[in-house]
Amino acid sequence: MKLDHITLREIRMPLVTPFETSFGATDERRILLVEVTGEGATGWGEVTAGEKPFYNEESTDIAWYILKHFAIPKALESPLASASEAAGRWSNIRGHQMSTGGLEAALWDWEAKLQGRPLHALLGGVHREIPCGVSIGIKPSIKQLLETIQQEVAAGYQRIKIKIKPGWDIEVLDKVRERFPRLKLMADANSAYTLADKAHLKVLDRFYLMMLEQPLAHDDIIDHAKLQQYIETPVCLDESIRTPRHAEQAIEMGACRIVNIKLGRVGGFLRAKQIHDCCQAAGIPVWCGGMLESGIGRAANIALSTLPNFVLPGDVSASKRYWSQDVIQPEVEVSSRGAIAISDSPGIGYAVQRARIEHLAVRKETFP
Ligand code: OSB
Ligand code: MG
Repeated sequence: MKLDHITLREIRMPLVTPFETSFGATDERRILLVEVTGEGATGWGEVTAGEKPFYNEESTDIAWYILKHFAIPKALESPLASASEAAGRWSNIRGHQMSTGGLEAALWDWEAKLQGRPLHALLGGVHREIPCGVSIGIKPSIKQLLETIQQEVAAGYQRIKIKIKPGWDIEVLDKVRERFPRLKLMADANSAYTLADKAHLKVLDRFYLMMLEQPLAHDDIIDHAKLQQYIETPVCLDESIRTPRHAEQAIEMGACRIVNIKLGRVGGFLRAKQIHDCCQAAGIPVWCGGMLESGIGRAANIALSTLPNFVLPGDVSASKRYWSQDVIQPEVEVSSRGAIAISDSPGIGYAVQRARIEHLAVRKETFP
């Protein structure tokens, strides 16, 4: 597989509704898209880094730098036998998984398109539709949160995740449970607590959540293992799992009973599959997380979610929850039963709207 060019673009897209987590709020995304071309086909990938280095150390601007100076030159150095070889090419880059993962994902889309096959087939996917949940940010009031949950339940979503932080947790969950006693519900703290809060977090057991996502530090495994011993609610790790080794070690230590796999956070499809396989072997279910992606990243998440051990509803939801107009056609739609049907079109399975992307682009550079 010989590449001709790689093009980086930054697009700006305002969110339909601002999204707030324990580490801050976002109202406009600055998204890097990677386009790879060669042998008459084109592949697309999305860098899932945030605008600011608050979820992890990566950011839109840093990703551009890492791609331009380190990862793209490696990809262009010589032909690739397959996309599964790509991650090994830049294994000397420490961290920056979201940056390199956007390029890696574009190479998988390209390979699938060269073979005229859907990406989910190339990955070894089995599911024909994927169950969907939604992630609901911190709201200005409990009343607004309850209204949003009501809307998403009415739309058919199979589980609701709410963001929590100190001061927006027990009272909020109490009200949500009072109103929705049978809802499949979970909470995500994005590292807002420490082990000193363990008694406080144990109170959450009373809400019989499906799981508590990333309560403790973004780089911690050991304290999560101590917390999991102490609480009944299953702990799910997000931020802490950046490599297959982290997944192995977290499982060995009993730091979680569920893993959130994000394609970007772990550096692309090869690593995501390795983490998937390691969790499957250990009997740990996984689900696909989201990073407020455009349609390109969303389509990649859908393909990833077809792997067999993606058995819990993910944070992959309809385009219209995020964007007035997405960059793919058709847009991602969710059925009234809260599922996304898998497309069998080649590659990521959705047509990329190049004209719209050019319109949204604020910078662009083609290599070589
Ligand atoms: O922790 O899962 C997270 C969004 C931005 C940063 C981190 C997270 C999230 C989400 C939103 O929960 C998921 C989505 O709807 O894309
Ligand atoms: Mg999370």
